[in-house]
Amino acid sequence: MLRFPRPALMVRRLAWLLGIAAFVAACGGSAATAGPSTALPSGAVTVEAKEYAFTPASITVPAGAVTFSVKNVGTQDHEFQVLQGDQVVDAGEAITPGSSRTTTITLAAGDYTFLCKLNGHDQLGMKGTLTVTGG
Ligand SMILES: [Cu+2]
Repeated sequence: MLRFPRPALMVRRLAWLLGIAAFVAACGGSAATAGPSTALPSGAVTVEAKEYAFTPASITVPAGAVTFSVKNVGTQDHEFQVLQGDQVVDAGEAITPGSSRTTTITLAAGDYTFLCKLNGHDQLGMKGTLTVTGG
């Protein structure tokens, strides 16, 4: 018989699981990238970068510290740069094919974009939207 942690913690975990489920459902079909990544704490997002798109291209997270783990699954260098309007929130850095970069950014509620500016990849579709909900 499992012993459950404090009820408040359970509620948070349940809310997180429901959030993941809704997120995966919203992605419709690209669930392969989500996989059995049970170790991810809340506030952690895994993103895949390749020519010329991010998966997922739309991310919603609660305000606070968010850890982005960006994996380059493509064949060219890519980066994960976060902007709010014209303001650079995280400049990112080149990620070589097959490697990952993890960065933690503290985000206030609002609308952000993320993109890869290397060789104008953003113009080819390497961009997405990041929505940070109030918290
Ligand atoms: Cu790129």
